[in-house]
Amino acid sequence: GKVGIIGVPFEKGQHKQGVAHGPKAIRAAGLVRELELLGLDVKDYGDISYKAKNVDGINNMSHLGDVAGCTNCLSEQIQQILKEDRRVLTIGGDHSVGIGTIDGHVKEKKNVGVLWIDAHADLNTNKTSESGNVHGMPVALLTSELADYWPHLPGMDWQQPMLSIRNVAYIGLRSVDCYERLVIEKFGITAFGMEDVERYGIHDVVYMALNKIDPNESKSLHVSFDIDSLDPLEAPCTGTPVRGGLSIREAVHLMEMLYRTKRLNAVDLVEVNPHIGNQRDTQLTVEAAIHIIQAGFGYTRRGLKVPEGVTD
Ligand code: DIR
Ligand code: MN
Ligand code: MN
Ligand code: MN
Repeated sequence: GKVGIIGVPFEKGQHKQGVAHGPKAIRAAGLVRELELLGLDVKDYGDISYKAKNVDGINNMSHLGDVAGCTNCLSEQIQQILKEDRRVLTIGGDHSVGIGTIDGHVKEKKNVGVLWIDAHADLNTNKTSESGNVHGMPVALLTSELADYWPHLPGMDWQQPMLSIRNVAYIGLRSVDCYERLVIEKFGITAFGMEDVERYGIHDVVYMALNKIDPNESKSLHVSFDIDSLDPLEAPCTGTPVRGGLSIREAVHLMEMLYRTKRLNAVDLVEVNPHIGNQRDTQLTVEAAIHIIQAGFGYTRRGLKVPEGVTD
């Protein structure tokens, strides 16, 4: 298997400094080496560079010109990596980077199913958001059913929403704003909150989520993993922690299941902020991120198979 890594040291989708250092911290923990140990051909494309677009006059969307410039470049980079026949791993950065990764994935593969693993729904528009932070808006920007709820956004013309909300499933929700809840109910969005994980267990939740968004097992799958979906006791370094989240075991189980579909072509790992908390907090969070990524690219807790040609 072939994998491409792209780092996105972008933090202007929210207001806490430090999340731009996520890619550096995760690479320093041995990301490339760990993936190579899985027998993968790994190419690190480095960090994205972008030019901000000249945008102003949009109400309640902080730094839209930067978000637009960065996600446009990122979308093109993702398409390029997928064209080179590599699965793609994107390291954030805040969750606004999901606009670029999912746009690029949909442009390249057309038929895409998205698992949005998050404590939050990231489904606000500029009219419903209480923060004005674009990292709380990507799902609403990406999905065609929600296009009518947006004003014209200068700088975002390259991004025509082509993904149906029926192809998105949430897992891990526990901090949903009231208008987000309204939208989830109005469109019947597939959403498994923490109470569903408690009721059914993670295995059945993932099974049901895949069954909903991809009943024919034909879609190219994309996991957009916000590290704040994990319990803050296991991943404390993130900008908007919410108590009572997924355990590392549940997250690894989820990623192992997705890997086994053989259709997991893109993973985003976002919102790791190494500047929050102490050194031990950073180590815990970065190690959690590495475990989740490894599981998504084929590490299994049963042990790996002996490489071909090495058996006697
Ligand atoms: C909140 C928080 N719903 C907002 N969102 C976060 O700002 O729209 N997403 N933290 O990850
Ligand atoms: Mn600011
Ligand atoms: Mn998020
Ligand atoms: Mn979140």
